Amino acid sequence: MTVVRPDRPTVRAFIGLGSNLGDRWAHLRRAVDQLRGDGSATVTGISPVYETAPVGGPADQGPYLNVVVELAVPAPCDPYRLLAECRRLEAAAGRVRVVRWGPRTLDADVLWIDGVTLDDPELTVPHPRMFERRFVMAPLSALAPDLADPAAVGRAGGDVAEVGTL
Ligand code: A4P
Ligand code: MG
Repeated sequence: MTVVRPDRPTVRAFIGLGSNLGDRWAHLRRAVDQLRGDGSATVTGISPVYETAPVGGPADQGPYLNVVVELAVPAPCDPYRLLAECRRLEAAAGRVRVVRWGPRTLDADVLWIDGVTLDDPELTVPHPRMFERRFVMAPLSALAPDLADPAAVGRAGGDVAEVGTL
């Protein structure tokens, strides 16, 4: 059970994880373990895992596994700290950047932080493409129906299928 101390205000943040190279399940599991080990934020939810058709990038890349993780972040939330954590997760998975939207061991994106909007090329929040992508909206709907209700999931595009839990 996850206990968030009531005397310590937190905000909800959602991180999207995707993998389509190597042992995809292991990359996602390790990333979630790493988030759990982070001394600051608390993991408060993990969506089901979806297998998803690649959006963009080279035509010959394999399907992704995607999952969304909910965090309770002590307020005030430093969004750049979350971005740094995403980069640490990607580095731990040995991600090498070759082409944009190309195959990767792990992509970790900051999707949403309650009350935060940021328009910086380094970090845009909410993630600028999250609402059009079913590989984000379908897993997010399990954690945050206020952000991803069935109509919003239906409006998003791409083939997705629930395949299990981490
Ligand atoms: N950046 C800006 N805003 C953010 C944010 N909210 N979260 C900057 C994370 N990073 C953000 O990202 C490029 C730069 O975006 C970073 O340096 C960061 O400072 P990247 O991860 O290096 O490159 P990328 O992922 O190839 O490009 P991009 O544009 O971030 O792509 P997306 O939107 O992350 O999409 N299809 C399926 N089925 N499943 C997937 O998970 N993922 C992508 C990547 C494409 N197609 C996919 C999936
Ligand atoms: Mg990315």
